[in-house]
Amino acid sequence: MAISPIEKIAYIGLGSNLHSPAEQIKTARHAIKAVDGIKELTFSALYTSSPMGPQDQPDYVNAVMAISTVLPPLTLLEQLQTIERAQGRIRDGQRWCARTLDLDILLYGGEVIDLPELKVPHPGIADRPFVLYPLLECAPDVEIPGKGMISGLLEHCPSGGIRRLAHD
Ligand code: ROI
Repeated sequence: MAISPIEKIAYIGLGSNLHSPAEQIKTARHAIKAVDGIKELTFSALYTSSPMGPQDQPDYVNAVMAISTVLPPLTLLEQLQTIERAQGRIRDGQRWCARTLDLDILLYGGEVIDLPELKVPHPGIADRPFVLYPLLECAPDVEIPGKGMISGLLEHCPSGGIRRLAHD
């Protein structure tokens, strides 16, 4: 009998602030679901917020997707980067600039990953209301390895004027 690969639960952060951000997020959701080896578990509402970092860029739309996956973390990352590129993401080395699509692995099966190309949990997770609020919807009891329960992180993270948009 073939040994079935182990499925892990992972959480993907989605963000966009260019070229119809809400549409970019919805397109990305469908592209992620279509990847072999990924199943969608839950998808949060969309949230909008002003940019963290440089203010001379449009507001962002963010969401979080919970998935079950047999893909190892770096394979998952490659798949997400392929989707970012397909939606016009240009990585020119500039940090914190406007983008059509940003897909981050926030959490992966309770693991801590510290590789040059991938850090999990996402290093900014505790300071980012636009990650914590949609993540809370998908996983109200989740523990962030090394940082504690999501409820505790939210107590120390100002909401920054984030707004929840209607769920469809
Ligand atoms: N700010 C908000 N509100 N949402 C994001 O997804 C986001 N992503 C980023 C930076 C530039 C840090 N600011 C952001 O990468």
